[in-house]
Amino acid sequence: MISGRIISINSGNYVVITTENEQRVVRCGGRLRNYRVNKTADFQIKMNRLAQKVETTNVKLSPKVGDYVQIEEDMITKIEPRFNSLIRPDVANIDQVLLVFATKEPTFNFYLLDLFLVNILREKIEPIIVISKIDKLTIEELFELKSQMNYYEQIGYKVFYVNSKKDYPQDLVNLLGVKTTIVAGQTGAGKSTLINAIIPGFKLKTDEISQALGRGKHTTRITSLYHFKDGYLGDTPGFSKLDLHGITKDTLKDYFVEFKNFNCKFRNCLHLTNTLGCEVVKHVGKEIMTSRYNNYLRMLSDIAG
Ligand SMILES: Nc1nc2c(ncn2[C@@H]2O[C@H](COP(=O)(O)OP(=O)(O)OP(=O)(O)O)[C@@H](O)[C@H]2O)c(=O)[nH]1
Ligand SMILES: [Mg+2]
Ligand SMILES: [Zn+2]
Repeated sequence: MISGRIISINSGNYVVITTENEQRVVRCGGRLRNYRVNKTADFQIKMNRLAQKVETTNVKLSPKVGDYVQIEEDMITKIEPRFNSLIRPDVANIDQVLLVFATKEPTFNFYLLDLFLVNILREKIEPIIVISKIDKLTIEELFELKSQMNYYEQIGYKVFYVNSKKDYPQDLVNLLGVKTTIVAGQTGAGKSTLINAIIPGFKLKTDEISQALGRGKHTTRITSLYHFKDGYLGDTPGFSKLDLHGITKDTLKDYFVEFKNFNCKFRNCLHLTNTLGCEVVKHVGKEIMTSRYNNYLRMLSDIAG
């Protein structure tokens, strides 16, 4: 029996790096039975909070990129418990996500940024915000964007600014080390270009974003992990939309980390605009960025129930 990690999946072929550092292409005979998952696997994400309290359960799972697996006779026979698992991009066992947002092409979108942050935090993965294509803005425009992003730094996120076509992002590279880091974001944001900038000699396929539609072309089609330094760096397909899997109305506020700085005295308060005496509402437009609060309300109204 051999152990390894899935680094990419292509039409039913699983590329695995074994603990002996060999690359093997293996297959899987369907979903694996009687497998016990930990509480952050896909299955529970789709469930409500009560179900999440169940530590382990028997479900059938398909292996995904990032999974640690066991192989026998070129077949995957077991998936090790995942310590986290994202749905979009579809990848498991991740330490950090570089969340790439272009200054333009595609248009910078604060709602999508907040939505993505919620999704990553829910999986207890560290998000690192990377603003790409800074060369496409005037100095004044970049100054304006930075002053808005300054808020995100204040509430605890790391924010980096890159021109991946020109500069080597050394400060970002310093964060990679032994970790498994994936690069995620909208199609056309510059994810593959960033990886090409980071890993010497890399030439992942990149493409202009569509002039007519103003959006990317989904150039990267599959998720792949690449060995870099002592860890992995992963490229992922871009998305154009994202939703709120497994988040309930009363847990959403936990992912707007800055709300916790204000002691709302009401139990189970959703901090809605008309809640008299709510400390969170009181600070909107002051310490709390108005667009963040509005995005919170928008997400709340999108969650059913
Ligand atoms: N000027 C400039 N162009 C960039 C930068 N980063 C990426 N681009 C360009 O943006 C376009 C899209 O880049 P990609 O790296 O293919 O984008 P992606 O996020 O991988 O897109 P998908 O694979 O479709 O998800 C390409 O034409 C890149 O050359 C940047 O920092 N500055
Ligand atoms: Mg790409
Ligand atoms: Zn409140």
